[in-house]
Amino acid sequence: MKKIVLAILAIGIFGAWQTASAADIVGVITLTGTPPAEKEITPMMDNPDCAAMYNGKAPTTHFYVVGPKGEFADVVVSLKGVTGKSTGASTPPAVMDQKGCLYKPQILAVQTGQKITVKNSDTCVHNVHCTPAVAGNEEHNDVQMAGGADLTYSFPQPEMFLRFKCDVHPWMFAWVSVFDSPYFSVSDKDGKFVIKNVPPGKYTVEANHRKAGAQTQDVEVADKDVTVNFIFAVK
Ligand SMILES: [Cu+2]
Repeated sequence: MKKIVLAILAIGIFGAWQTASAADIVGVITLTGTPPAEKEITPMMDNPDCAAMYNGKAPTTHFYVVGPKGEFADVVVSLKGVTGKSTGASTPPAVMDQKGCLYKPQILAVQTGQKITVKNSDTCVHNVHCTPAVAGNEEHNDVQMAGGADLTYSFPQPEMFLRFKCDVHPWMFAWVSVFDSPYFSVSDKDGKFVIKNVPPGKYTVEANHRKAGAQTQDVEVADKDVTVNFIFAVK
């Protein structure tokens, strides 16, 4: 009899676990219209260290990273107003590299308390200067020599598009968004994003791009993946 009760209890717990299971919010982001032409970063050619990596042909800016069918990359997607859920302290570090006198990636998202490892893959010196705008997030300004040890940063407060710049190379910028939860994603070159393991509930999904602005959509997550697509127009 005891065994049967235990079995029923186990089934009950399993059932409860199943109904409380999380789902993913997935989607594709599209840009309509023709974005402004990217500009050649010509000042880079005045810097012999950087110019040497490009055979004299300056790379361009990457304000709008868009595929042939409007697939819109570098859009930061998050769940608005979800706070106090950070697992940043136990999440592996996010990595940002300095390569070809540019930050890669240029758009990054992390959790509060999650480490950001900054590498220097170039053969020249860089200077990592982050300039947060939110109180509690500390400014840092560190020289990083070629072949120098990785630098590590983390931020305790949520902040959208926290700026990293290089004082040696004034065209170098990266934008790190910090969230107080693991529920965010940055759209890839196919415009796709995935916010994983979202607990059931009602949410407002926000898609935010440095140049194209922000949009929101309301969704309800139950036990199946939910699709939310965003269409941005060139302003
Ligand atoms: Cu630099």
